[in-house]
Amino acid sequence: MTDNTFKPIVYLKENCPFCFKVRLFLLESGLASEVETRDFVPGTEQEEAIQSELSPHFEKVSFPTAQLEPGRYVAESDDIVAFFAPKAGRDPAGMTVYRNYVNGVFSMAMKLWKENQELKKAASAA
Ligand SMILES: N[C@@H](CCC(=O)N[C@@H](CS)C(=O)NCC(=O)O)C(=O)O
Repeated sequence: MTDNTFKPIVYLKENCPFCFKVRLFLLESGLASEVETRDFVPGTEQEEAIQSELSPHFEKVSFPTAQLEPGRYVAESDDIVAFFAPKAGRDPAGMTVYRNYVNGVFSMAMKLWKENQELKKAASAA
């Protein structure tokens, strides 16, 4: 049975680049008001409560996470965007602000993060 009163929930960690991707998509697509957003700051009681709520559903909790339908939890930013895109009738690849973030700052941050990991690994092996 479908619950038509259910509003999807997204759990977003402050300053997380993956969470920002989802937030930006929701804002630019016009879906933000259709979704309940649970924001939290790392290290707070709010985070503890969200971790406790999500941990029965995952081996390892990560953010962003969404409850797309009652009991259907997803923890992958691209999967969350892919679920909402058809509901908004939008192709994420054609959304100017979203695309600029994903291909620009986000992509650069991922590249630098990987490079940093490799440098740390090389330094600790030396
Ligand atoms: N592949 C995931 C990556 C998400 C990710 O690595 N999130 C980090 C935060 S930036 C995380 O949840 N780390 C564990 C934690 O914060 O508890 C996605 O795109 O959603």
